[in-house]
Amino acid sequence: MVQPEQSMRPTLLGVRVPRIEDDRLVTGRGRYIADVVLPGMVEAAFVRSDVPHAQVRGVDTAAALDSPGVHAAFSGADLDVRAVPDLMPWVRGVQHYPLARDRVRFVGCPLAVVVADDRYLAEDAAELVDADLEPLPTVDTAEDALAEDAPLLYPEWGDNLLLSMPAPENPAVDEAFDRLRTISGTYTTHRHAAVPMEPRGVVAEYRDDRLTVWTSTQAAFIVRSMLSQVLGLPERDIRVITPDVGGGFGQKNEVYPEDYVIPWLAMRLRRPVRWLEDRHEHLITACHARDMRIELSAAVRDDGTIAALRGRVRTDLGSGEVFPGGFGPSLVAVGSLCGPYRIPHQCVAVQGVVTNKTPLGAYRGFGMPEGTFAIERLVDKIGRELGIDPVELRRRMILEPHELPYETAAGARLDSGSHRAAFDRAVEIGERLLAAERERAEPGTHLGVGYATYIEGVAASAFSITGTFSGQDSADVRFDADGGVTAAVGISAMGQGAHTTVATLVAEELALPIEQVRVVMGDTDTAPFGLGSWASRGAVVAGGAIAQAAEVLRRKGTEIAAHLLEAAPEDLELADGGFQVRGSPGSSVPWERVARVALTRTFELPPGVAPGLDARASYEPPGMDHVPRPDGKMNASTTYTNAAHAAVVAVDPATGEVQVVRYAVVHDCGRVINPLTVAGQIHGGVAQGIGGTLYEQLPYEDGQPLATTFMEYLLPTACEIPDIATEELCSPAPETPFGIKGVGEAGIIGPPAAIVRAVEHALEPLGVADIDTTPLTPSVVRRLIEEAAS
Ligand code: MCN
Repeated sequence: MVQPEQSMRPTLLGVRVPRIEDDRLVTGRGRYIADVVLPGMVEAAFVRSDVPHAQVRGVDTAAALDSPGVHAAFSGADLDVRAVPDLMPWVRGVQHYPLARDRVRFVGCPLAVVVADDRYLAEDAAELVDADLEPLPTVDTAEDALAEDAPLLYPEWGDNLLLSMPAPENPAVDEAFDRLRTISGTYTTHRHAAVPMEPRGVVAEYRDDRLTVWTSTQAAFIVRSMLSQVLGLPERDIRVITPDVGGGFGQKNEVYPEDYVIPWLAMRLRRPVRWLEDRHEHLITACHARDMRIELSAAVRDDGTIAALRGRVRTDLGSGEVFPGGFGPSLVAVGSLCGPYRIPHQCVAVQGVVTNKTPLGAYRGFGMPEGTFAIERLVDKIGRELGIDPVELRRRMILEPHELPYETAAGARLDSGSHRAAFDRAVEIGERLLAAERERAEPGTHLGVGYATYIEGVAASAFSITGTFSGQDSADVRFDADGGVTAAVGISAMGQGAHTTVATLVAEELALPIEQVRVVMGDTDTAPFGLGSWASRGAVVAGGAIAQAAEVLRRKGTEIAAHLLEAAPEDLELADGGFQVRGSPGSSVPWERVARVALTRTFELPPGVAPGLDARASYEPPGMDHVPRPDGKMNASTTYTNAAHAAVVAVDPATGEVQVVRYAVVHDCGRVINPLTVAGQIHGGVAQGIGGTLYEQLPYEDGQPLATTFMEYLLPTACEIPDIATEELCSPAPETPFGIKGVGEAGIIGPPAAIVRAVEHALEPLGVADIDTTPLTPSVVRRLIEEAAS
């Protein structure tokens, strides 16, 4: 087969194309779960445990059933569905009882569900459900959970360890620690969560022996697989539709109890059922994140560089009742610990511990902010202890271009990147921003600058983490007879601009205007199989599948066009909107004509060419290991993005208030598809990172969540987010289509490390050093100042 040459037409990649979805979304024409209204639909409200740990003696729904407008009320005794996912050997599977049957393990755990004419009636009736719970002792922290006499959440396990991976044996690490000075720290990233604008929600309908589920998810096909396993229906009889999703941020990549209960109700009641999560429910039941404590020691040479790392990642997983992501961040954090540094060896153990809190799960960054916080804080500490400027110390360790490809001590294969250049540029910008702030600051303001640099594994395989889903995705590209194209893909949209991405890539590959491409995604009946959007995989995997499908279409289009032009296929090139004889724009044929011949005027086809002009391709990114190697190393990602952040803060020592006054990110996501989207992704990630470092927290006392509304859970507003400067460097990934690396999580990884260092820098004159925990709320900052003074 002959491939048409690409003419020198201008590329769409790298062009600041306004996002095609935005007009609809910002003018109120989006369709979210709350907009899904079906004839005869009833609404559900959940009865949730207000006790953190208890034996369920019984749940009486009789009074609720007698309430006005109530159609049904069920408890765990009625809903004996379960599925234990297949997991890797070092992880214990937790059974899915969507409504608690024997035990509750966190406040918010669903105990019963009431279905009524509307949400108000359902909630009134839910209050009448009488749950007989025998309280059990509460396990508050990971450390308490590991105590010898700790109460057990899952008595059959014999301990509270859902995940336990010992550190791999590594004589080189032992040798380095025997020989060199050891510098250690323990770094804690506190519990907070994604908190998207739109909480979760599910609508389900069972009709004509088929289940249709509308749910606010990032991964429709994963939901379908899990529903099939839990409800016992074949996947072909389940349709999962993702309407517009008002933010997912990883949290909506998990499959939750409500995702099973609402479809089960629709099947049982034979009428459509809807549940919409309210903000209070969201804060106590949608998965929480971070809550990780990393003990890290470095074997340090005289020049401050690190010869080996030893450590233990310990995560408070809450009750563990979430799938698929709960324990994943603990493993990903291990891969982040050596950063973009020349650290030859590392040896890290991992523990995921269950406690009586909301299950921990995915949140943008997925372990990378936590790992980056630990290594960056430790590097700062080494610098301080050895009297080496932390910027200079980083320069001594950061990978230089000639060292690539490089395999990190954790097993990441870095085949491209601009680690040194990104860091140098971030420092240049950071120093300039600090100097400018100093000039205009009121006397007495404490200003500081902090830097963080990291690598980010993108387009990862979940298989290596959960043992269930690998990393492939598909695209189905179909011409209509008028030359328009419909591209259906397995990735999902939740605000990151996926429609624009797909349209741009298809238009680029077929030399069509973007407007001629319609994009379909988020519906298991109309999109080809794919795993959705997470791990900053969308651009890479959709790009790979689209590139392959487009190649098939170009080949067939070339044959048809050559026949119509009475030219040799090898003399054709792809030109704007169609094909032309190389160098002769006058001898051309548009896709419109090619498509019409392929679909309706088939008598014009060249001999032997079949009708039709569509192609489906599936793409599995190369390069990732699906299981750890014998040495414990693991490369779960296709490619690695890198970035460096600079934060400038102003601290008021009297109140402890920290303000991030300037922020800059120099990042490298390979070839950029759309600079506008990339900047938006970074801005959003940095904003979330600022929130997670300074404001947002989910504290508990005796198993009771203390932040259950936005009165206690402080999200940053536009007033707290400074001007964020972004600069792009470009090291195309050799192994991905178009040289793309992902960017969706880049903004959120750097802020904890950069901001905490900046605060430390600002408060150095007051003797504050070695800040090892987040969040830096005013009271924490005041305490640090007082401790330094005493
Ligand atoms: N992009 C680009 N050039 C590149 C790489 C990406 O222009 N070289 C663009 C893409 O075209 C896409 C966006 O950047 O529009 C993000 O692409 P990618 O990094 O592939 O990430 P995904 O599409 O897989 O999105 C998931 C990622 C993750 S893991 C989370 S969490 C996240 C995120 O993106 N959640 C988001 N960004 C989000 N943005 C919004 N608004 N809402 C969320 O819930």
